[in-house]
Amino acid sequence: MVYSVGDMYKEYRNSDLSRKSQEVGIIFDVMVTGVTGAGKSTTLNTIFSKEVSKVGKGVEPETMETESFRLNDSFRLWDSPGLGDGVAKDKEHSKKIVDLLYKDYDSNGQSYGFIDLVLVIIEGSNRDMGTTYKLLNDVIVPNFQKERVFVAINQADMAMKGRYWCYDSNSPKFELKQYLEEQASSIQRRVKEATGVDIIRPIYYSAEHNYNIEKLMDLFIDYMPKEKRTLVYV
Ligand SMILES: Nc1nc2c(ncn2[C@@H]2O[C@H](COP(=O)(O)OP(=O)(O)OP(=O)(O)O)[C@@H](O)[C@H]2O)c(=O)[nH]1
Ligand SMILES: [Mg+2]
Repeated sequence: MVYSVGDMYKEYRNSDLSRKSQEVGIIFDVMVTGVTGAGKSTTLNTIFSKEVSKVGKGVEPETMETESFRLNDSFRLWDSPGLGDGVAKDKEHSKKIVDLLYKDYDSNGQSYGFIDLVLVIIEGSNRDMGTTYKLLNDVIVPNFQKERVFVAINQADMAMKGRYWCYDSNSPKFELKQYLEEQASSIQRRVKEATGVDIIRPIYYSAEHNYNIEKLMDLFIDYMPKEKRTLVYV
C-alpha cells in the first residue's frame, strides 16, 4: 500500500480532540482489537499515514504484542494481536489484551485504566462472527465497561467479494452501500443478541482504500468518554 504525503489525520478535528482530552485531563487511549486479519494494523497505518505496524501478508497472524502509537498530544492508539488462530495462541493473545485492559496509572491516590475505549474491528465480508463474539464475551466484556465498546466494519471494499466497489470515486456503488448499511444493522442486532452489548450502529470503512476513515475518527472524537476509567476488578 502506498501512503500519501503528509499526516492526514494528525490534525483532524484537533481542537475538539484536544479540548475533550484536556477536560478529562488525560491523553485518550483507544485499543484496537478484532480477529486476526480484520485489518487492525492496516487501520493504524492509514490513520498515521505511514507504516507504524506491520501488516500481515499471508494466512499467518502478524501482530503478536500490544503496542501503542501516539497520533498527537491528545490521542494514542494501541494495536493488539488478533484472536482466531487456534486455542493456544488465542489464550496467549487474550492474556495480553486483558493485561492491557488493566494497565493503570495513579492520579490523586486513585487508580485508573489506561484504555479509555475499545474498538472491535470486523471484516466486511465476515459472515462467521463466532470469534468476534468470543472476543467480546470472554475477553472484553468481563474486563471492561460495556458502554466504552465500539464496533466498526473494515474492508468495506471487499464486502460483496469485491464487486460494486467504484475505484474511480474510491467509494461503494449503490448496491454495495445498501449491503453495508444492512450489514451494519445486522451486526448491531447480532452483537446485542450474542453478547448483551448495546453498541451504537457500526460505521463501515476501508483501511486499505482510505475510505470513511473520517467516520472512524469522528467516532473516537464524538464518543470519547467524559470521565477517566475507574478500574473494576472482577
Ligand atoms: N481489500 C482490503 N484489504 C484490507 C483492508 N484492510 C486490511 N486489508 C488486508 O487484510 C490483511 C490483514 O491486515 P492486517 O492489518 O495485518 O490485519 P490485523 O487485524 O492487524 O491482523 P493480525 O495482526 O494478524 O491480528 C492484509 O493483507 C491487508 O492488506 C481493506 O480495507 N481492504
Ligand atoms: Mg496486526
